[in-house]
Amino acid sequence: MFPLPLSLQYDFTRGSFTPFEHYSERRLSDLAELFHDQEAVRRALKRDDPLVYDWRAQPFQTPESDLTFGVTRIYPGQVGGEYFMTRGHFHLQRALPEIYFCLQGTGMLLLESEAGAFQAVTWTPGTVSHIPPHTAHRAVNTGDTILVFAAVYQQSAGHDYKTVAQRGFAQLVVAREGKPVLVANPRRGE
Ligand code: M6P
Ligand code: ZN
Repeated sequence: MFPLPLSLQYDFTRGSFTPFEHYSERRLSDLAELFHDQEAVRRALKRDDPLVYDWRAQPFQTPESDLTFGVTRIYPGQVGGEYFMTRGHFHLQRALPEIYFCLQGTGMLLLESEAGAFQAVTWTPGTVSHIPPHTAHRAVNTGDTILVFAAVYQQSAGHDYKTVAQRGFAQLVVAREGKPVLVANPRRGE
């Protein structure tokens, strides 16, 4: 009668769930061009190619809808003082929003409209953030433990990675004396 599965089971200890249809990993080499300090990226990649984040997703597909539940785990780490983060994206269908829910760890959500209105939201476990339509979004792990967050979105929203790859976000999240601070993205001034 109903398409399956109707429910899935989240594991609070592992930060994962079953069943899931999609699983992907992003290593430093996949994300190299996103970090500001390219020399630091090259030095880090000579040593190894750490896992920066992974995510699972389960679309709840029906003939009329495709609401999707995902969980992303960002590992603790920095390159050139910049914290590990997701690639970040706009939705191809710009009008479709998303919900992010911080489950574990500490971090920041970066939001930026197409017109360049920028906002950073501090995350602790329990923070729920709405990503409005027409807004690029990136999560950053500013802690020294894993950052886990859930996402709810329509699969048909799609991912536009190109815009973020070209211009980045208005501000970078960097470590200063062990604490996260926001600094203007020098690439924007070029
Ligand atoms: C969340 C959702 C996914 C996204 C994933 C990783 O789970 O927003 O749609 O793919 O995070 O983020 P990104 O695609 O920006 O690398
Ligand atoms: Zn999204």
